[in-house]
Amino acid sequence: MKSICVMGIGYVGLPTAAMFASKGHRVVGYDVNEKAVNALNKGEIIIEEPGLGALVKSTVESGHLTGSTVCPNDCDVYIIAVPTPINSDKTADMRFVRSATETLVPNVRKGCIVVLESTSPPRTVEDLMIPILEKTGLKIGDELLVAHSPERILPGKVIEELRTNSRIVGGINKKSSEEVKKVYESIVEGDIFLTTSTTAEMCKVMENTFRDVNIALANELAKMSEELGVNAWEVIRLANQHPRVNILSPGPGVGGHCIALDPWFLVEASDKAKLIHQARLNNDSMPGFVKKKIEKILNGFQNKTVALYGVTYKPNIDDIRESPVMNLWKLLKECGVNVRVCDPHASEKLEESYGMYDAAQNADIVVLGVNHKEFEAIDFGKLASVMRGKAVLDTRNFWPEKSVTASGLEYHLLGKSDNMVKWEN
Ligand code: SAJ
Repeated sequence: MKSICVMGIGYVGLPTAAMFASKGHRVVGYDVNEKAVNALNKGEIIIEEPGLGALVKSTVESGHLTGSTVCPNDCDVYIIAVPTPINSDKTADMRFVRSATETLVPNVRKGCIVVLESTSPPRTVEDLMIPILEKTGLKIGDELLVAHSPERILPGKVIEELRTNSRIVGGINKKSSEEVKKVYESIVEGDIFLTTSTTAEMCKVMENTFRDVNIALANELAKMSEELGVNAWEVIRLANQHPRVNILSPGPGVGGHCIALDPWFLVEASDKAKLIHQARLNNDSMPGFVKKKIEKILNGFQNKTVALYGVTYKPNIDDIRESPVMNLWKLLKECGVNVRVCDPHASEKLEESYGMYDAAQNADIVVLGVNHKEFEAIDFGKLASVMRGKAVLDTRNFWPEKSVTASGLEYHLLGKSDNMVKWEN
């Protein structure tokens, strides 16, 4: 069993720490955020993630997992899982990786392993971390082993994916890759593939970029469909019958701390990333597109009230980071619209929110921003009875048209033209 320090106990670091601890390793979750460390030491979590609470509680109670605001100097393995945000000019903000690496210098010794898990621009290990780690005086790749092993867990399914996903380990040399593989073998049931650190960095960023570009294509289809008199969702359903086609789903934009940010690392790194850049812009344009659609449905925004259902970046989680629906909310407010938000998952993180039917009180339109499971059972008759207007806009193709219209409400769908030719029954 090893002693492991996980640096950064957020969305990635905490589940990783708890998973290692559950396998009998001694794990310290190190973070500068006192609130997160105090919660950890009480066996509590401050984020919503299925199964995480129970895992943290049991590993803290068993004494395998502790939190600390001081970096320990007696661990065998140091895993960096700090945020890698982007600056307002869309360049990578590597402050946290840099400071975590600097923190390591006085704390590592001969035989230690350092793993970067944070998604980072290609060449981060080689160009940013190694020059700092050289200050230890240790022989890098021999006395101090270094690798990038990107996390690939899907928020909402973190515990399951940590265990079952395959993993890439990109070492700065063969020895680093092989030793880091041994560390992850204790928690990963999937295959572990070895490569170089820069290839591993590129793989991770390209995985999220692949998804971003494909969602951008779906969003472009939605925009075109509204112009050309078709329903994008029907096009997707039919086109996806082709054995080699898999168009993703349009929506109000791409959010979260990964897919909406990582492609910018490539835009910054290379002027060849033209398609990637355009895809980012397409996805970022979606809140504005939805805003215009609402304005058109309402015939202008004057004295209007919009009830917005779901503002997190995706369903059934409480994460509002980079959420496109939060941007939509802001855009509507800037137009003087009165916005009443309902989000059963994020309510504690919002400045103002309402209950399921209270949000629709006197609303001119109900907009579904995120398809949380709670909204599936919504009673449209009850909604209609408290609304002032009649319009419903679904941006996720979640609410059945028939249930909406049966309550006397008007149904609108993102990506579906309001002037479609209707077949006679
Ligand atoms: N979205 C769409 N249409 C779709 C699919 C998603 O608009 O068809 C939107 C969602 O609404 C959401 C955003 O994209 O706003 C991203 O959601 P997601 O569920 O696709 O992905 P994330 O950001 O939660 O997690 C991703 C995952 N990467 C890939 O699937 C390639 C995960 O495996 C990574 O570990 C994670 O990023 C990360 O940490 O990098």
